[in-house]
Amino acid sequence: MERTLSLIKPDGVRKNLIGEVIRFFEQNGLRIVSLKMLWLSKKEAEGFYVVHKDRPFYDSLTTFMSSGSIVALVLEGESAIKKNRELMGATNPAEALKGTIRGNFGGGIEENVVHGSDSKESADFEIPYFFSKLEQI
Ligand code: 3AN
Repeated sequence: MERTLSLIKPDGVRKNLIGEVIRFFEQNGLRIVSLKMLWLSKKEAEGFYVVHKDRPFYDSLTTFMSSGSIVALVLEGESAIKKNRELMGATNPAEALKGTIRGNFGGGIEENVVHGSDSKESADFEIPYFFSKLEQI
């Protein structure tokens, strides 16, 4: 069993997709072990995306990620990291397969509804960024 961090981004929350996204995870064999809704400050969004700090889109991405409420989840399942990435679809919704979250609902490369850890190392940084030990049931 493996765990991964998922975020429903501000665009996903604004589009009323919380239930849809959670149902999709559950229907595809990922179990929700932790869940919370929160609104990141710009500084907190910058800390979360620190691996992208030298990318040209860093400022815009962190402004967007602090523009509204998000939902943070820890998902568990067999190969949960890879499985979640498959369910999300490609980063750019224009390239994401239909039937994936981004393929169905993504508005653009930045407003792409969900985030998911891309490796075990990322998950090990990202899960405790949002959830204390006590909250990781
Ligand atoms: P993913 O979210 O698929 O792991 P990353 O880690 O390459 O993609 O990028 C993190 C986030 O940065 C993406 N979810 C997206 O919102 C944003 N992003 C990535 N590439 C671009 C880009 N070229 N222009 C604007 N935003 C981008």
